[in-house]
Amino acid sequence: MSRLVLVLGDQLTEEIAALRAADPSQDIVVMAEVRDEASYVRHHPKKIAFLFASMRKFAERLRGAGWRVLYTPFDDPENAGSICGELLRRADETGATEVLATEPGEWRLIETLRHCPVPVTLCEDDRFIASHAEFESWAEGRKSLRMEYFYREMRRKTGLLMEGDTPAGDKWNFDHENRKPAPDEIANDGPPRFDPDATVEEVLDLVEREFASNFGDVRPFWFATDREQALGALDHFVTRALPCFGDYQDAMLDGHRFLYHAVISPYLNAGLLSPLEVCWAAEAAWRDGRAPINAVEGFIRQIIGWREYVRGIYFLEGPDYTARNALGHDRRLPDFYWGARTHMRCLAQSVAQTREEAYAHHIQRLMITGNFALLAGVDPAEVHDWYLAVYADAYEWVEAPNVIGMSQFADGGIVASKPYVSSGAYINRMSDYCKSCDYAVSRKTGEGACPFNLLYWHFLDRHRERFEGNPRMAQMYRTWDRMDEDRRRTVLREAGAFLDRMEAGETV
Ligand code: FAD
Ligand code: DLZ
Ligand code: SF4
Repeated sequence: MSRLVLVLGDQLTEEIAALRAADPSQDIVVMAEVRDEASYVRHHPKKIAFLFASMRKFAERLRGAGWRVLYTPFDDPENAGSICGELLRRADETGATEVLATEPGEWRLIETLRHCPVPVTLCEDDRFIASHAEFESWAEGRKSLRMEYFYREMRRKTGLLMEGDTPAGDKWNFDHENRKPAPDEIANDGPPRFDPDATVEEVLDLVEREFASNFGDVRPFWFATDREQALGALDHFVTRALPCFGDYQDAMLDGHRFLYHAVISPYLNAGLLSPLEVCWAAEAAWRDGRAPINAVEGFIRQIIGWREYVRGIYFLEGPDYTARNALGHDRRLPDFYWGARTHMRCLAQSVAQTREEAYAHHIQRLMITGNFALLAGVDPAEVHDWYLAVYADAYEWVEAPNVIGMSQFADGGIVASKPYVSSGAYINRMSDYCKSCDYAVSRKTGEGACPFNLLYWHFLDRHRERFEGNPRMAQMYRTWDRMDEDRRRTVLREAGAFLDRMEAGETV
């Protein structure tokens, strides 16, 4: 009796556990573009197009490798509209009575599969370096779950940048050499841009028709949509950008959306690239003298450190993680996150880039859109929905710990030891946004004062009870307390007035 083998849109590799456990001579692969998955948040059209095109090409690849694949396009009149609906329909059609699947990256879909009318066997998704059990045993009994210590375990486990038992270059972390402010000149022209082929064009037309009202531009479309192209993107990064990756990791420039970032997260998360092959390529560049250790260590840390760590947190913390709101924030997400006008250049630029590319790099996500939402006290559930929708690499396992935990401190400090908040001074140091902003970053109060300068103190003041005992924040509170009483009152009044104007829908 044949079984159905479910392959989800972010499981596009022949190495996926369910395919490894199946038999191509008997079992039947099921892939489906379904409304439920395409609309649980209002995904960016580029994200949907990337996944549908990559799914279609992967289905062809599997057929070429001898698999029987039942593929349901989005506009198929028979499309049941959900993953379980499609499994049921295909089970009726083929007589199959069981399904093999690889564990999805969201609790929502795991629950759905557990309750699917056709029995589903879930295989653990072993595309990651740490299994659930390994992460749980690392976390067991620890007072705090700091990424740095987990990362060292992953270095030992993988042998990446290790010389026997010692880290290459005698240090685990080279961050003090990284994070320089934005340079005047950028020698990298961004990721390679792949011209849409016939499969991609067909999907772009479909997405234009079906998701016209979603935030984001579907064209021009340039993402890689198959493994060969994704490998090309990786090679392009290693050759052209990796050598400067560390130096300018935290920089932001108006005219340079990608700087020296890899722009490979959509490919890694969808299965077109594997985390280890990406790290091996970076390590080889260091060993051959093509990239310095600070860049390569910083890059590898993002993948075997942060990426693995956030996944561990998501599954350790359970399905209620996305509902956490430790700071009790309840403001609506301002309309300028969806493209409405704002005078704040840093936000306008980050959102415009997000609309056009379905991509923003880490510091834009953390220190511009994330920082503002946290300072302004936006409901973290709304912030979470926004990030899950607008980035081509967003799936809950990776997005939620970054947003709920790292960016919004809504998990109460599991991921971050202190909130990532800053005034305009940090943004000015790391970017050139302030030069063309309607606000003045140098102004702390009064006409034209940078809103980040006002909201920063407003945030610290309203959360004083929670944070003043945090040693990493003591200096901030000392600075606030040293300001004279009048000045503090003015800052709080002006911050409150700014928030009121924003809430009333004025362009701020
Ligand atoms: P690079 O800067 O070149 O880094 C290389 C790789 O390291 C990335 O491709 C990614 O796979 C990995 N990486 C780096 N930082 C992280 C991190 N914090 N968590 C997990 N992986 C990391 N990443 C996602 O993949 N999906 C998301 O939905 C997502 N949401 C985020 C939300 C917020 C608020 C923040 C602060 C970060 C988020 N990140 C997310 C992490 C990071 O911003 C992106 O992985 C990165 O910007 C992707 O671009 P890149 O490939 O050019 O990355
Ligand atoms: C994100 C997404 C979208 C937009 N569409 C589909 C789809 O039509 N079919 C599918 O199999 N997967 C899709 N996905 C990816 C799933 O939502 C993803 O597998 C889960 O969120 C778990 O990570
Ligand atoms: Fe952003 Fe303030 Fe700089 Fe304007 S002045 S770009 S609002 S940090």
